[in-house]
Amino acid sequence: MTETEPAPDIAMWGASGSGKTAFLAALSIALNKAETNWKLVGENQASGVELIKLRNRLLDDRRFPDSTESLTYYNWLLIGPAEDQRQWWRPWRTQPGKAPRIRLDFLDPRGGLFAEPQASVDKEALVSSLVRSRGLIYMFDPDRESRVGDAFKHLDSALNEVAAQMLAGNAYADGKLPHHIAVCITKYDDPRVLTLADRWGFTEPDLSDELRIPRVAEDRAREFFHRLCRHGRNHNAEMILDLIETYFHKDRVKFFVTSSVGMYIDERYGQFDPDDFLNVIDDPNGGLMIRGPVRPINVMEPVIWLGGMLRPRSMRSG
Ligand SMILES: Nc1nc2c(ncn2[C@@H]2O[C@H](COP(=O)(O)OP(=O)(O)O)[C@@H](O)[C@H]2O)c(=O)[nH]1
Ligand SMILES: [Mg+2]
Repeated sequence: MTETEPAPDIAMWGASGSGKTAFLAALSIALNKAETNWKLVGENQASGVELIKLRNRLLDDRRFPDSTESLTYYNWLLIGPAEDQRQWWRPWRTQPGKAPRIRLDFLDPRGGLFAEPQASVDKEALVSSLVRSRGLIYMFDPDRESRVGDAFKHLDSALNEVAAQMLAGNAYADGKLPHHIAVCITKYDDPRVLTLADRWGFTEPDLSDELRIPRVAEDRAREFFHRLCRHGRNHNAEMILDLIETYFHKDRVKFFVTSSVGMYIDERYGQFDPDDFLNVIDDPNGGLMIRGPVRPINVMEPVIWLGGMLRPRSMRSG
């Protein structure tokens, strides 16, 4: 990435193994399924090819993308439906407006990048992408947090570097970073996550969903996130929410409970079965495989939310 390239609108980060690549693979599947008229395309040929590869991996091979060995860049464009525009001097006539375009700059860093104390080219590229964007997707993997417990360290060092670059001058007099941030709890389909949501009373049946997949209400996602952090292995994790709300404007933070692959539904039964919902199972040939159709949960929602928040800027630059 060079300084002459246009600034991204949205950048993504999270610890290694938190589900970033799988989320990206699921994004275009989710957009297709929802018939939202939003589409995702590669901004250059390599990114376009990669997009199709990632999607086919989930859909056809029924496997997760390989873990990222080196820093991978994806430059994608999310193109929305054009809204008709009226002219004030001829309000009875509409003409097609410009379609919103949101630049997604996804840097998928190799594992443990931020845990490394020394500066590196990769770290610099990631920080630069965070600094130059105005929307962030932050991936938090509750399962990893309960085992490894490094989310705080990861987030703290990334935010410190971003803040050092952005807040040192006078551009942001209120002392907060200007971004909107979608905090995504990943792997909701994983029984270790779903069971906690259930046990703590966060799930409720979604009557508008014919599959009756239990969901966490939007306005309770923040509280669920907080509980998960407190449940983590590392006591510092308790401070993650404080850290986020110290660095960002509280009204620019939104929490999402997400799953890239969703729950398994037995077609004969036709509804969520609490005794049989695992969509990720052991592959007899080794590794993991995806058992049934991919049904992303809250994968496009954070991206479209961010897109809506950033829209005036995207329209200007697009
Ligand atoms: N159950 C479940 N597992 C997931 C999901 N997304 C990712 N995983 C698991 O987490 C692993 C790491 O995901 P990946 O997307 O490569 O993480 P990244 O390092 O952040 O890019 C995958 O290989 C899967 O085993 C999900 O939505 N549900
Ligand atoms: Mg990855």
